[in-house]
Amino acid sequence: MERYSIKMRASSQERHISGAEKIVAREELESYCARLLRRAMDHSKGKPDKINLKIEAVSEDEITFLRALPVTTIKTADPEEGRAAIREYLRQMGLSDRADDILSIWEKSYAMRGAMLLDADTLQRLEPDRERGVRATYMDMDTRDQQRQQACSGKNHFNEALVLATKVVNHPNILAELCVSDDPDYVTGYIASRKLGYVRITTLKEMGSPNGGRVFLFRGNHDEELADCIDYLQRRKVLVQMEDKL
Ligand code: PML
Ligand code: MG
Repeated sequence: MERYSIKMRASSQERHISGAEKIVAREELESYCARLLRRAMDHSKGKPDKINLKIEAVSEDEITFLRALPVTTIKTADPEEGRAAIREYLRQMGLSDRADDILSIWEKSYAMRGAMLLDADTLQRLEPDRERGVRATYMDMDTRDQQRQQACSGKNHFNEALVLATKVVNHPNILAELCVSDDPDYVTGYIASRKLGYVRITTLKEMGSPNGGRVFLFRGNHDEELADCIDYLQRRKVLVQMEDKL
């Protein structure tokens, strides 16, 4: 199948407003470009003065197909309860003595465009560019799932995050991902790992807060394994089979 990657990025006076990406079949290319454009123009963070659409051909043999992580939901009443749930999962992963530090370092990711890559054992930051962070890109749900999904012009936080988390935690050196949205009107976040699956935490911040960001917890050597991990996150193409998740 002939496929293309589309990346959209919108900003106003250099301030990030919205970003999204797709990997779509040739026949869908124009219609997805229009949808992403509409999405850029219609965002709660404001009107963009610059929109970038980048389109690249993707060949079939570059694509890795993955199954979406299993999903569970933990209902929490407020951000404090949400953070306590995250702490408990970090404890289960053997990281209890570092859980508080991980939670406070996570806050530093709020100002970054990409994610923070953190050594899970030493808490050393591993992003080559700390301002930008590491961006997980070149992933989407599988084409048949895209056809099943409706109303793609708006953002579906859950679907997009499940696709991203599935890609991220499938690298053998990623222990887990933590995420809370930077969208002011979206307070659900998650912790994901190969072992836990994708655990949604319904309240991780106060409504109205623009603070959000991602941390990828890494375990491995800082030479080949780190280089391979960053290459995987930023360049390798992944399509995720959503099965019953939509
Ligand atoms: C984002 O806005 O990019 C992150 C969305 C997190 C979605 C959490 C969920 O609903 O499962
Ligand atoms: Mg956002």
